Formats: sequence, C-alpha cells, structure tokens
Amino acid sequence: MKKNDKIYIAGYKGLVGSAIKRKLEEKQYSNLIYSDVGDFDLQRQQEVEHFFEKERPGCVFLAAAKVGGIWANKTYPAEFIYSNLSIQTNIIHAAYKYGVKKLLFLGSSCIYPRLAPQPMKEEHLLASPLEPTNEAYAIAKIAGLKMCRYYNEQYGTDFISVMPTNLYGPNDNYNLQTSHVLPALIRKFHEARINKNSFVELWGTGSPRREFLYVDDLADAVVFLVENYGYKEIGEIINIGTGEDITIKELAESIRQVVGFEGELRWDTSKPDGAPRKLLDVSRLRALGWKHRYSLADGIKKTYEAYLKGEIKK
Ligand code: GFB
Repeated sequence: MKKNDKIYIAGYKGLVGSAIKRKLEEKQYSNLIYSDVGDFDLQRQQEVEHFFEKERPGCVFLAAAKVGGIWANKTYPAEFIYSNLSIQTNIIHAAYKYGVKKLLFLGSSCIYPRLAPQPMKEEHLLASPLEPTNEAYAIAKIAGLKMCRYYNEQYGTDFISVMPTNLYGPNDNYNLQTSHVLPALIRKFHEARINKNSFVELWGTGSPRREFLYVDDLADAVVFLVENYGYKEIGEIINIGTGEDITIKELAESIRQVVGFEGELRWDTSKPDGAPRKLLDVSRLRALGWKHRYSLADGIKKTYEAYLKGEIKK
C-alpha cells in the first residue's frame, strides 16, 4: 500500500471504519475515499459495482457491517445474516472484478465455537458448534473469510481476513437495546449518576469473560498488517486482541469507577449471558511484531471522554 494509492474505506462512520480513517490520515495516506449507509446501498450489487467501476480503488478496508450486542444479534438474526452476507459479497466480488490489489476483511471473535478451547487459536475455526445468540452474524462472517480465501486460491487475489476481539471506543453505538456491553454500561452508569438513581440493572449473571480492545489499537493493527503482510504470510485468518480477559462484573466495576456512580449493581438473569468466555490467542500476531498499546483502564477513560464530548448529543 503506497501513500498515494486510492484507498476505499467501506463503513467510515462506524466504530471501526472511523478509527481506520483516523489512522490512515495520521500516517499521511492522501487518497482516501469513503462510503457509509445512505451514500449508496452496499446491499445492492449494481450500486456497489458502479462505485468500483467509477472509482477503481487500489486497496479496500471492508469495515461496513451490521453489528450489535447480544440482544440485537439474538432478536434480528435474519437482518444480521442478510445485511452482512450481501454487503461483504458485493464488495469482495467487486474488488476482484475491478482489480483491487489488497482487501482487508473484518470478522469477529464470535466466528469461533461457543466452547472453543481458551485462548482461541485460528485453527479452532469450525471445530464445533457456534454460540446460538450470534450464530447468524458468525455464519455471515465465516462466509466472508472463506470467500476471501477462495478468491485468493482461485483468482490469485490478496484479500486478508482479521478476527478482532470485542471492540470499543469513540463512535460506538449507545442504544441500550442494540449496543455491546461496554458502551451500554458507560451510558447506564452515566445516566444513573446524573439522575441520582440508587441502582443500575445489568444483563445476565456477570460471570462471562470477555476480552476488550480499544479501537485505535485495532486500526493500528490492521494498517500494520496491510502495510507489511499479504495472504501468503497471514493465511486464512489472524486474531487481533490483547490476550487478556476479565469478567463482565469486573468490567462493570471499572466503568462504575471511571464514571463515578456509587449506587448498587443489579443483575437481570432473565437476559442471556452468551458465550461463557471469548479470549483470543494472539501469539501469531505477536510473532509478526504487533502488540496493543492501550490498557483497558486508559481505553475506558478515553471512551468516556468521547461520550461526554459528543456521543450524548446523537
Ligand atoms: O457485548 P455483548 O452485548 O455481546 O455482551 P457478546 C457481553 C456480555 O455482557 C453478555 C453482558 O454476557 C451480556 O449479557 N451485559 C451485561 C450486557 N449488561 C449488559 C448490557 O447492558 N448490554 C449488553 N449488550 N450486554 C457479541 C455478539 O457477543 O460480541 C456479536 O453478539 C459480536 O456477534 C460481539 O461478535 C463482538 O460479547 O456476548
């Protein structure tokens, strides 16, 4: 990837796409093009192919996706499978058809089996059944990473697939029904403190373990990989995470302290826990020379600052 290559970021307003855009700008990539929901319909093949034919990007970061937390995934499986399959299929195929030199596809740690050995290695893919609460999303992401692999094998493309752990940071979704746990807890604790509520209600038992990566670290990792490696070195997939996890109860305690809420935590056990643990084995990424920079404590502080500055107005 050269500094003046035309680079297309699909989904540039979202958590991941906006972080990749910040990183590429910081590194002085000068020819960036973007699209997001509303610019044109990524679910429509004709519109995507028209865009590629006109723009002819040399490199693509495929960060456009329908994403959400445990409740959204469980409640809208048809939307999750349809949107993700159509968006990624259209973009990957158009990238092949219009000669894109390098494409980066973003998967998720939920592609791994529900009871995969921990920490989860790349070779655990498809070894046993998936977690039911996000099976639709996981199946779409598995189809995407396989599509990249098969295009590389049959057509000689250079499409790489990364599997990030649970991400958080600026430009996240703070809708309490559809968001992931970390932004949901920031909002719940913040509003409880402002409204002087005596308790906050959280979902599940609090015992599941999760690994969290600050999204600027994810952006740094993907740009590092695209700049230095291709499919031949990376293979089918590579994990991106910190290699450290905590319980949801411990996460809640850290966020409670940063936000300054002093009341009680109540657990609504009628809500699902999801996978008992999702910790990535990041030894392959470490061996390539990359490690995260932000601690969870620093990342939560930065995310809360961003929330206070702008997210509340949305
Ligand atoms: O982040 P989250 O929604 O998704 O939930 P997953 C993580 C854990 O936090 C679950 C608990 O055990 C939730 O029950 N939790 C506690 C809460 N309070 C809350 C709350 O107020 N809101 C939310 N959302 N959770 C997602 C997948 O799984 O992970 C996606 O559904 C994606 O497909 C993503 O892969 C990375 O970590 O369980």
